[in-house]
Amino acid sequence: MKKTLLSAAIGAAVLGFASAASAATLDNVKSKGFVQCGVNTGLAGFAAPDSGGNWTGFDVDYCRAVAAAIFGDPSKVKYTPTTAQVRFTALQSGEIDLLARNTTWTISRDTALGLNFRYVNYYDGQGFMVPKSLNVNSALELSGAAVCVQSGTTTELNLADYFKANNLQYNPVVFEKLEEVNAAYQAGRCDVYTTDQSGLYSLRLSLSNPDEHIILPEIISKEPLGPAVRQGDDQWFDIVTWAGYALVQAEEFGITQANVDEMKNSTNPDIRRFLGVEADTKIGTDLGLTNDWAYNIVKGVGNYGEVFERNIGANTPLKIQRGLNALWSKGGLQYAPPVR
Ligand SMILES: N[C@@H](CCC(=O)N[C@@H](CS)C(=O)NCC(=O)O)C(=O)O
Repeated sequence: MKKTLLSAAIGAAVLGFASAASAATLDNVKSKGFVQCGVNTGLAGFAAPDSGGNWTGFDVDYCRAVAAAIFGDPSKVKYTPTTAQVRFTALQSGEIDLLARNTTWTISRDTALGLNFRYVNYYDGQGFMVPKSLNVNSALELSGAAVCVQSGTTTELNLADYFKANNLQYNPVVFEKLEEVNAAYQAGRCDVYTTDQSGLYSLRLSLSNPDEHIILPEIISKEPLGPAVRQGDDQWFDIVTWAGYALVQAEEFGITQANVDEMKNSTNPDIRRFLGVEADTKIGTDLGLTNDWAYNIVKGVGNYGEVFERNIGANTPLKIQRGLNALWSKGGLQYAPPVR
């Protein structure tokens, strides 16, 4: 009996501490009325401002999904453009509430940098782009090449490892800013441009002559890209994570932006629970949100497949196939744990 009381007291103290610490970001976001989202400085299809200063893209839609979950309004976001180099400081210092930007989940970022990752919104890998005029068909033919690469990325180390492992020589041409890498490649200061394949698809379109460049077949690394938050705020981490899973689960259920209202009348208890209409559900309140948080995401932003197709899919200039980012039930890796 004594033991039970003692452990209950310890449990309550731990819980009290956890909830005090974890309430910070959500409370702060609610009181300021928007999510401050760190995005790319400009990667068409992923995050880029249009001529009117409105941000759009696959990563931007992630910020919008988090805002929809909290406020029922996807427009309650302010965007902070972050370079590869400054993105982690922006998050650590509290300048941004979350980082939604082609960022690879690695052990050092997850530990030494004090960040938390869980959901992967884009399974990617590093590739190479070369001018067709170079007449190269494989990365293994690149010995002696000058390779353009951006600092502060996983790209630099992968590049070094790949060339070392294959006993190839290369000259790294390293820049901090994306515009500098792009300009150097466009001007022919390097033979090769290396970064995540998704980035290459986007960057190729920004060249003056995209058709004159090819992306080589080799993928030399695993780049699981996903949103990151600071360590120490579990509730916020859960909200940011589950916003991504809600997008995926909605696609699996066949719930779209267009049919989400109709789906509220579904007789499937799983769907009803997901949309917050099943009696006694606590799927939102347990997160610190309302029970219609997932409904609000789909209503405001769509499901994962819709977000993908709208921004980067086969009918967009980027023409990216779902590949590894198809649902698990369709041969891909996108899999949401049960929303129940
Ligand atoms: N996924 C890699 C690379 C991400 C990355 O930052 N890529 C560059 C090249 S596509 C980029 O987005 N730069 C934009 C910028 O710094 O503004 C990482 O997390 O380090």
